[in-house]
Amino acid sequence: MQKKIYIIILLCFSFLVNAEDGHQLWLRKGYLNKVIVVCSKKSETISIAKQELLSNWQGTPGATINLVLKKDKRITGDGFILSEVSIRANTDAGILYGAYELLRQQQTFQKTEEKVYNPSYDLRLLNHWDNFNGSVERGYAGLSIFWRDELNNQFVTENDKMLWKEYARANASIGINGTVLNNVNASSDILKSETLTRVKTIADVLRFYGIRVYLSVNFNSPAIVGGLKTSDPLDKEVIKWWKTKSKEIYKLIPDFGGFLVKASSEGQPGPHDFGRSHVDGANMLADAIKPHGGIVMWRAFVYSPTEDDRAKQAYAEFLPFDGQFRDNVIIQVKNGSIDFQPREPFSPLFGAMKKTALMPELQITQEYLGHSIHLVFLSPMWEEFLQTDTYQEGTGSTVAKCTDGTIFKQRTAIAGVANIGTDTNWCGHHFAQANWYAFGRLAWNNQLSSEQIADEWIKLTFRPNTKNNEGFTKEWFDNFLIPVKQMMLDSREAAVDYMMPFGFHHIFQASHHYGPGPWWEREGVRKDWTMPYYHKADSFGVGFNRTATGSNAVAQYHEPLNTQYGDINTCPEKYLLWFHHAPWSHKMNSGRTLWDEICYRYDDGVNQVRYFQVVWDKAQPYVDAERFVEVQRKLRYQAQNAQVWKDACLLYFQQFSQQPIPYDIERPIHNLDDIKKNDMDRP
Ligand code: BDP
Repeated sequence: MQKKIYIIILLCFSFLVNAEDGHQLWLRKGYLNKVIVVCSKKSETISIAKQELLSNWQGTPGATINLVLKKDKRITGDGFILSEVSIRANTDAGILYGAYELLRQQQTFQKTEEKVYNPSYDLRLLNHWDNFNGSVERGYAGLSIFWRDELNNQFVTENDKMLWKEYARANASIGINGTVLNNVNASSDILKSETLTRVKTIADVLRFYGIRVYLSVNFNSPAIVGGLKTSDPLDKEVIKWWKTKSKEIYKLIPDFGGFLVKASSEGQPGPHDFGRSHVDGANMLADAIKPHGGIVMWRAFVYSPTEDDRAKQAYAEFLPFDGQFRDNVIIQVKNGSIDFQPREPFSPLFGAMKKTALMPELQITQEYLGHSIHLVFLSPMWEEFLQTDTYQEGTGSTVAKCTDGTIFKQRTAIAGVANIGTDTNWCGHHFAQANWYAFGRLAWNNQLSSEQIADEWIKLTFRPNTKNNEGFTKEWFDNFLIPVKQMMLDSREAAVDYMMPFGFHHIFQASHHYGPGPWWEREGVRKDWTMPYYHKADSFGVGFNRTATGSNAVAQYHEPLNTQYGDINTCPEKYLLWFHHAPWSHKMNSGRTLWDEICYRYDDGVNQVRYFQVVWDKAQPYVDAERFVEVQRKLRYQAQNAQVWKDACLLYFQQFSQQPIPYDIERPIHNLDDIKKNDMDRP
């Protein structure tokens, strides 16, 4: 009997040691040393910082570390100064961020040198597209961590609180300081008093990790929730309603961050419904929330089913309002001018509005990048976007500098649409965690390279079990870190190659945006929701003419971009079909014709994923069994999917090009009509 119990205990123990379900993210316990932490100030946030240092210290055994809260002119916002013996900050959150940075340096075996760390953006926010029934729009990692169904939203369990705490800790460890708790397609229920009680409970958990909560609001709430006759932003009763509602919120949550609004967009109500403008709507809300210190993030994701090119519309609609918004309004602009495609040129609003604060909106959830099935590291895409020159104030006016206060002194913020859900590993795919991590790191420092971010993340997430604090071995570096990092860095370009190279965009199956659907159109559906609208293939060629002879979207960019993008011979090939309707015979840089090059590029994409499988299989000795197998299975699906993408796009566009697929490329293995019929199976 005793022996039996002993075996059970042993089994449980070995299960605990080996269990690698990914829930710990990049926050893993390693070899632990003793440390003395000294701080004269007390607060909940400081105690968290202290505790983190005490329970994760891998620096010099027995060292003393001072946490110093004292105004220092070198520090801005929640920044900090780090040295081997102290963390100095102006705010409690700064101390906490300093603690996480110090631990990160220890865990990745970097030497800590005295240095100032200031955040690039004041507000570093996640946007959850979570609905009240617990579902998550474009969520691929289970259900919402914040909401259940209507009945259960009234109850908060200890497990909920535990999960929110873990979530807060993960965010704080990468500098995220705000979260929008609900979908931009907002239910007006969010502003009901009973819902606000739950919001308060969430805020109470997140607060001590330096995280403020924000809510997406429905512009029609005064009518729907408040029972008013209208939601006209200039109506006195409506103005009063928003003021009273703001007061109610701040009474419950004194550090509430503010509102995010999707208005007059994709069927959501907005000021246009009442004959008013974006300025009228945003400023009214801004005035209501201003006395409490809140902000309004007003989205520029607007386009109507007009004859005008969708890519031009946000710019056309918002630019005339430059300088008219209140100082607590920030216009939230998606990185590209269409919609989070695998590759888009940056939205020309960056570099155009000079008197209005703009915040970039990135999408961490992989709506258009293979959901949580494909391994796609998004940091290179965001780095490309942030480092692109807008030429707003001459050379060097990168998107990063236009938005982080370098060029214009303004409120600064950045948002990422979260990829988080109730899945044990939070993000559905172990490597999708790297995208959450990368977003936080870039929001903190928009000059970091994807290489550095991937390097850190791998070291933290797949750290080998060392018995002492010796560091990583050369073998581990050569056989695991380097190839896996390269795979991550190549993965976004690979996805572009097998999905939509050379500026192709929005050729997905409608609605789920997972597999290919360049053929998709329906009678009665608005044209800009069908795929031929975006590729315009015909017997002459393919691509959307956005030059002066077409929609002239190029004119929204400053020179020299306008000329460069507008000329088929100087337009970067990665944007060719975004800006040009190019003939199939167009000579590409390689000397091949456009048609041939498209074929080779899709084929390259497939081959790259096949190669990722090899990289991962070779990594087996260095990864725990659970995570190894889960990633391996997903790479198999990804390879199958990449093949479907290639076959679908080549066979479909071949109907227009009327040319053979070069004979040294592997033949398609699917028939187009089968793909069309089956849609691409989602595992
Ligand atoms: C698109 C999504 C849609 C969102 C919309 C938005 O397909 O689900 O509601 O963007 O950002 O990417 O509002």
